[in-house]
Amino acid sequence: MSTLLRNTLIFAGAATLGAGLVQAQETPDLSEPPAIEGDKVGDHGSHNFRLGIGLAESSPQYLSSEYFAEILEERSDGRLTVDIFPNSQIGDDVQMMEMLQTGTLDMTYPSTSPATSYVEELAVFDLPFLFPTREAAVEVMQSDVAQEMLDAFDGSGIKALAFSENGYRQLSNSARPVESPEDVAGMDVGGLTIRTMENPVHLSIWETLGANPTPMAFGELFSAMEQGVVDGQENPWSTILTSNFYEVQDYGTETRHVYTPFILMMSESTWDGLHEEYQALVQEAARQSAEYEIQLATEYDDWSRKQLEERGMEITRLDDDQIAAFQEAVQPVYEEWAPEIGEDLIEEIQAIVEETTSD
Ligand code: TK8
Repeated sequence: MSTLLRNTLIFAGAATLGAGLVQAQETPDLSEPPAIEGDKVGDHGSHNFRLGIGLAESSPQYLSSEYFAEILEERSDGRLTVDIFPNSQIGDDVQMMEMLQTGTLDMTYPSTSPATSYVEELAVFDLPFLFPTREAAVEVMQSDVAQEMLDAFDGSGIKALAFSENGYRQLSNSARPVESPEDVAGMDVGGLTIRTMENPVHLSIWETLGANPTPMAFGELFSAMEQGVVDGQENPWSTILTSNFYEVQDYGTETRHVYTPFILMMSESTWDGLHEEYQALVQEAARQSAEYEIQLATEYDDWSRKQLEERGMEITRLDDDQIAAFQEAVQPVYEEWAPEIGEDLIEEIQAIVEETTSD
């Protein structure tokens, strides 16, 4: 049975059980995944991996995970299979990383931000306005210094396989249009309550902007917005669309304030139980599916913003001066966090950015 069919049955089964899954959305005209190449690996036994992710079946994260599964299945003659569990069904990023450590889950795909508790250098990706272009962000994610961050997970119970794109984060809220930091702070009506990922730099960004930041697991976010526990949140347009946030958020602002990567991860106990030929295949499939995910995320980004506007969200696109006002307002975050994260690391990353953008 193909991965696609199996995962469809799983989704259909869960949906009939009323698991409250987000209904699949139609998608933009997406590139097909690259043809699966490479030799088949030898017979070293069969393994079924359970992969828990936070986003919906229509997200680039899920679609690229299906491609990851197809590569494994094809090149192992069906001996390596992957069951994908979307919509934070199994847990949120923090919980699923802990489940990798205890060996109760084989794989997960968190954002880098909640993973800074394992590898603190990842917090460099949380610095606001670090990447002026997607190309610069991708260059950094595929650099040696990024590979060193993946390697730094070794021994934590987590094997970090590859970076991909969660994407440029955009502000949404249900209270008012936001065009400036002053609109976030709400000079006379009080700052917006903004859900943030469980990450101290993100807390600092929104405190510095005069908001009331509330760290919260992604899986709790929709109901928190629906009940008015928080006014808003920040995520890429594709997440705001595929997780149906537009149903409870009236306003969007194209802040692009942080570019967040994902990390595809495997439990070290699962990894250590694989023959080295299987390990090499898992690593290669992770890299190939991560590259495809970046392609999908790119194709989803602008299309999602337009879909959100069609669904009634009032989206403010900021001009250069308005972006500059946000960049200036969050400058204290660099002063506060650069010593923690490491000036040398930041300079190394900024040098790669410089190289990429000066071409
Ligand atoms: C999904 C999360 C999500 C992230 C967040 O598991 O928590 O807001 O941006 O994509 O990783």
